[in-house]
Amino acid sequence: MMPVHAYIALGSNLTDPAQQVLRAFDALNSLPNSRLIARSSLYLTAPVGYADQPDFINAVAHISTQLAPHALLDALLAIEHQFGRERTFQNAPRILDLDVLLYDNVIQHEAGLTLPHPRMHERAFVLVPLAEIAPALTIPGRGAISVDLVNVQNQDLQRVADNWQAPPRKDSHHG
Ligand code: PH2
Ligand code: MG
Ligand code: MG
Repeated sequence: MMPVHAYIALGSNLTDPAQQVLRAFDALNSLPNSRLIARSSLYLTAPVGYADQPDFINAVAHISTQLAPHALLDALLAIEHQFGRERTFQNAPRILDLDVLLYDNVIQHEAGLTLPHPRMHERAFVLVPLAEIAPALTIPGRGAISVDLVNVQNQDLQRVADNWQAPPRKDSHHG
């Protein structure tokens, strides 16, 4: 098949999150019949959903790929596993999360893979890095990313350098 463009969300909040995300960009570039076209900056973001966990490092990657949507998803889950991800409960802290945001202009509702990602438009930790590398993007079935972006301005997020490190924990048990 011809290569198609896809956007992948990356997130980590365990075990040196910035390093996990940077290594994950390399892993994406090494996917079969795929290459990394662009990557966003790293962003330090407050947890959305389940709040009692460390802040996240989030980013977005633009790839071209000849993998079909479900093959791409399976390859991303394999990378998460290779990075040591353990699945406990929904929205739990994780070493690496890789989500397909957009696959070409595909709109589909399938078990395990809804496209575009069903919650991407309400999450600053996705939209801000995505808009950094694709400011004129149209989200299939929704419209201009700039419109969704203004509705998430209240969410807590900041751009950080690639060498960002988590501050030392201050609680008494971990000194
Ligand atoms: N991922 C979630 C739920 N909440 N919050 C932030 N800040 N970053 C994430 O990547 C994230 C989240 C589900 O995958
Ligand atoms: Mg996710
Ligand atoms: Mg996921």
